[in-house]
Amino acid sequence: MNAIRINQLGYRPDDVKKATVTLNAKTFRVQRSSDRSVAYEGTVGPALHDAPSGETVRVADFSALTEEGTYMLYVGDTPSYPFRISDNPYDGLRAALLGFFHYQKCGVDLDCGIWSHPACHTSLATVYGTEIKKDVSGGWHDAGDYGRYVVPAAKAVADLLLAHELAPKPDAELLDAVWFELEWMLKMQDEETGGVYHKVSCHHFNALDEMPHNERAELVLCPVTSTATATFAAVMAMASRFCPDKKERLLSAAQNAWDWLTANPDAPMFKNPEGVFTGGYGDRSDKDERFWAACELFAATGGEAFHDYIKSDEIHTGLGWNQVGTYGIVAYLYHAKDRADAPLTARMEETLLTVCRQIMNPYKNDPYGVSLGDEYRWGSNMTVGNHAMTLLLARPFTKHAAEYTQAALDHLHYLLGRNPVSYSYITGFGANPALYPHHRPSVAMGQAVPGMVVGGPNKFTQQDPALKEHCTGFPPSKCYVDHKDSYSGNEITIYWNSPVYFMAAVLDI
Ligand code: G3I
Ligand code: 9MR
Ligand code: ZN
Repeated sequence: MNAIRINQLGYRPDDVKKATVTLNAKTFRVQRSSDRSVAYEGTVGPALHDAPSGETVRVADFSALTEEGTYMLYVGDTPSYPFRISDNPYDGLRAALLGFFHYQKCGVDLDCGIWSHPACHTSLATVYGTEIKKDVSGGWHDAGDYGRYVVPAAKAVADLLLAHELAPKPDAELLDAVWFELEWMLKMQDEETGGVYHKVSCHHFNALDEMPHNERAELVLCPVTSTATATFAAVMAMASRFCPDKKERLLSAAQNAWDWLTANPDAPMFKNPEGVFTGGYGDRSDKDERFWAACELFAATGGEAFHDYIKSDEIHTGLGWNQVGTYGIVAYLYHAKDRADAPLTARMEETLLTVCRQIMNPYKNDPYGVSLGDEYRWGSNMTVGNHAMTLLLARPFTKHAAEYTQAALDHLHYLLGRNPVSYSYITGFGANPALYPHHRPSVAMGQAVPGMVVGGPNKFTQQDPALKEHCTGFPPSKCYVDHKDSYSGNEITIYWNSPVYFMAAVLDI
């Protein structure tokens, strides 16, 4: 089954439908699962060398098959995983991608099936290097671990809010879900200075099979950083558009954070202080984070000081947790409106479309319909989601909008099984989904929480023990093992789910 790579959920009747196969054959058949009758026969495309997987592959296009049903694609005697052609083959996916954020809740009694647990991490946190205690309860656990880190939280929040804004049919529960995180982020701000603490966690990661409420070690609040403060300012300003009743509070939090940034132009980048060993989320530069904050604050307030800052800066790009410039571009292009500077607007559009071309070029030549080239590293599935998101965000500014939509959909097909390892990278969805994510509640209960996007292939196989053991020497896009110990390939995070939720919501599936 691994030889035929296909979206394991399936395709809508009018969508382009393509599988990628490693078998050497001229023809393929699509057979109905019910009686094995042949619904479609076609010719396999030419042999292509796929550098990231090191394999020779061929594409089987069965877009012409529009009849609803459950099928398997055959090349000779080899079948694919079953899939559907239906108006809604992705039923439940979008809800699960969003529902996942509920499972990640910290500090409250959680009622969620076998993963239910009493409130966790409710003790006061100690400000690092002091005796000072602070209440920073709430928010989402970042990932497979129970740390809560401001910088990646900001990315997750931004993706969800943008999804809400741009989805043809937004999800009613989204704003409440996001508010849970924003409330926690507000607690992470130091009232006196406006600076934002980088993260709260225990000193060490706990055991992989420990449920949240059983992690009782001391909570440490790590020092204020400019990256946390800037991304905080950005999302608070952004959120003020969505929460009219909380607008003043959110904008004043954002302004105080900005004041801290202005007073600390050369703040050092974060490194774990002595004795703390949890996620770092350090950075090489905070310029893109400051740029994003200025763009959001300008969009929200029209304040000229923010505009001056943006005009004097270069234009930054990125939708990752450490490169966030594209969020700033989007804020400016979508929301600065009549206050925007025309030449700067033109340069921002051009920058955004340049990024899109850099995504579309590898995509067009890729037999799996993804755009990673050979950039398969820790969290590669986030990059897949971010690329799709970038294209979807750029649609109002290009004549290639339809191609961008198709490319985004192809990125979803990749995540759901049309990839070199034939896994669905979303737990609980597809015939061959990841079953053993590096996620403590899933390990503790012996069953994966559904709707989680795993990290994906990572060519730097020495970065975790399971990948090192199982994939050393593999080509980049095949460096994936569905093993609980593979944290660099099989962990899950709030900011890997969020761009994929964005894709689902904006593609309206
Ligand atoms: O950006 C550089 C690039 O310039 C360089 O050439 C390349 C060579 O390795 O590395 C790139 O840096 C990568 C970095 O992420 C930025 O993308 C590193 O390789 C890669 O190891 C690093 O991975 C991060 C990982 O933490 C280790 O720091 C992941 O992005 C990040 O998602 C992950 O986050 C962890 C948290 O610390 C703890 N909680 C779970 C979470 C997910 O695993
Ligand atoms: O579980 C941790 C995961 O969330 C992190 O992404 C990863 C890398 O920082 O570290 C994991 O924790 C492991 C630790 O680094 C080394 N000892 C084993 C831990 C997993 O049980
Ligand atoms: Zn918790």
